[in-house]
Amino acid sequence: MKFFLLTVVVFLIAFNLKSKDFRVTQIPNGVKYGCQNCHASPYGGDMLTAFGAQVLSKGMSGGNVVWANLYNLDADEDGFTNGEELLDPDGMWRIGDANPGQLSDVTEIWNKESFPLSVIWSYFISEPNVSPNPSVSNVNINFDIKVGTYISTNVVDMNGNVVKNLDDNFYSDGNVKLSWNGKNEYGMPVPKGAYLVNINTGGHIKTVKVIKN
Ligand SMILES: [Ca+2]
Repeated sequence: MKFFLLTVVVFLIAFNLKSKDFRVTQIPNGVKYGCQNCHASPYGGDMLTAFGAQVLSKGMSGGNVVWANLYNLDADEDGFTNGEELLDPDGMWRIGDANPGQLSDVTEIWNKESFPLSVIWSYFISEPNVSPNPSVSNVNINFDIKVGTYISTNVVDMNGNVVKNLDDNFYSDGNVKLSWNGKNEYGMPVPKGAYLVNINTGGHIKTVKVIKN
């Protein structure tokens, strides 16, 4: 009898978990953290995270998650909306769509100490200006930063190989001006074609394509 009851309990738990798994696919990039988005335990259960509580109070209809009601809210109150954290800031994603952005950029929507670097990055470093582009000689690379930070800038070819390290330095706030003379690490002119300028700040890389003619 005990064995039978145990079997029933295990079956009920398993069924309960399985029945909610589909909700992970009802938010963009839900697959990264799975049940943890909403449940304090990775195995599901009644203890809800801040996002889970918000889904329950404002984002459920007929047992399904309604992302349209949630993307513009900020469950963990870290200053970034649920949509910004799950890489769908404008609430454009629909169930069945491909997940937006890169999974590595998705942050913990229930944790106010986890927020999107891409949004912070766009705040404290401007879009790089690269000119002239295309270029036959020197390419000038300018951008503004608002906080002191360590920046490493490389030119890479389209296979991802570093052609030339332009700069490794700590910068205070202000304007950063770099230039590339179209030569590699050995001082040899590179072949004509497309290259990428990678500006790396704390592991977040901003990429600008340049054409060498
Ligand atoms: Ca948030």
